[in-house]
Amino acid sequence: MDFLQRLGITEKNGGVYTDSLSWQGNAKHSFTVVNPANMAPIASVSPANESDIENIMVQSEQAFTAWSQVPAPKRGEWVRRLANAIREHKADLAKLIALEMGKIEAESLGEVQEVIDIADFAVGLSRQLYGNTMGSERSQHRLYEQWLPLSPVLVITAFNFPVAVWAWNAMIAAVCGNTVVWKPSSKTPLAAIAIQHIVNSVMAEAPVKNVFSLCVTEDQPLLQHLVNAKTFQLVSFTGSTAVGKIIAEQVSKRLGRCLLELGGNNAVIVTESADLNLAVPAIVFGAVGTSGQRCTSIRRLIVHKSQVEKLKEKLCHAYKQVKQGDPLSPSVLMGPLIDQHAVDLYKKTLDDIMKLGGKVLCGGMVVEKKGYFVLPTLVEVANDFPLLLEERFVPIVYITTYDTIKKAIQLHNAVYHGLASSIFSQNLGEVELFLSSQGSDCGIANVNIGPSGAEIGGAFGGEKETGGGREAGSDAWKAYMRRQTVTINWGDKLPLSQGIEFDIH
Ligand code: UN1
Repeated sequence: MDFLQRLGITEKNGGVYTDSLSWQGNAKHSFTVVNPANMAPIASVSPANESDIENIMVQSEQAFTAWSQVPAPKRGEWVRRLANAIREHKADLAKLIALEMGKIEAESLGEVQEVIDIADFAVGLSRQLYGNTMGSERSQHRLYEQWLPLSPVLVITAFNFPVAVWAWNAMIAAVCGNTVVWKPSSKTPLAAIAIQHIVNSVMAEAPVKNVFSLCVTEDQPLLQHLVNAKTFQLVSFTGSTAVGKIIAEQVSKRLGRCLLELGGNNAVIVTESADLNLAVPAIVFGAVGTSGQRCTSIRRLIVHKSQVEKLKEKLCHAYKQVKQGDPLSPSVLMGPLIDQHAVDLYKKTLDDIMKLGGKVLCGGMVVEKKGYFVLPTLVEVANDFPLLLEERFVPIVYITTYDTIKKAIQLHNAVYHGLASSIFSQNLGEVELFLSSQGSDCGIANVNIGPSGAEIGGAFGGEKETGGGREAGSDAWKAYMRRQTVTINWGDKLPLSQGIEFDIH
């Protein structure tokens, strides 16, 4: 395939890339990446070994010393060049993401667009890393704060967004003066390798080498070594809550910082006054998009009793029109799941639904063809259905009903996660209640749009078991810098703060 060649993906690829090292890796343990839509092999990857990882950490640390001294707007200039190079490769990268991960090409293009957008955002930010100035309580004193580069940053990303989540972290971290070591999911290493090739071609001319590096490994001791390394004052992790808890514990033990972007159990409240012409397409996109494998995917629909029959009918009708198949085919709206584990989880969830008395309204079947295809599924359940509390990364959505808005919000918030939420309503009081302190407890709250598909300009992340981190826009950059409070005495007296007199002559 031509686009693979243009992206530098060959039959055999290394698991380690820095801009001064083409590739290395442990060929003995190489693994094959397959296309989830037809199980055909795409390429093999040799994962990083111990010495690769040591080298990467040393190089990243050395690069930090130099990169952190490059003026921030100049760092921004390199990020601008990266954005331009990624623009040139947008179509090819999207094809590779679709091939390797299985999301449809339109969504893959959207993902690469997120990379470009966050890079553009970071370029502007490179001139806006503002600190505050405060009035000092002492005369002839100046009090202000400044933001300084932090350290090399370890960025661990998940398979569902093979490149965008790296970019949210890496583009911002880089303008903040940090270097970045990327550990992508080994389910989607090829997109990461393709990005690293582009990065390397741009950064070959940069004044500092090894600002961005990549290591692919799933070796547990090696991963632990990375996570425990004091080199990384910040570890950014996107993935499951279970793994996030382990990483948080390890990083906290050494008093490092974590930026966690874990799961979601996202719900949509469809009220009595909801406009179903808005709600139905939004729900279908949020539930079926990326085959239900976004952390922002819809898991639950909390529907006013007066709307439920109409909504069920419209959704089942819409679900039947969702064409499944090759993610690279333009008419397809839903690709496969990522792998057999995901299909097994889907099957297990259907079994659990049967046992627990849920009513499957549509879907509910593995598709009998080569590739990890399953039907998107809607299930009607009672308010106390146990699976409402669980995030499972498969395209199964539960519908449950309510009769008062207070009850809807109580059901909405009664889960462990707190990532994305949405309400469909034309009633101002209901909308404002949903957005008040008594409303949605999530990091993202949307009105008359679905919970997934957040723009990069806002801070992205959530509360409770979603981990509390914020990435991408707004002031999320502050997580990647160290704050220093500065007091300067420019007078010839030494007044102490709080008016303390401490007389020595
Ligand atoms: C994720 O699934 O980890 O809001 C990120 C969205 C995307 C990002 C999802 N912009 O759905």
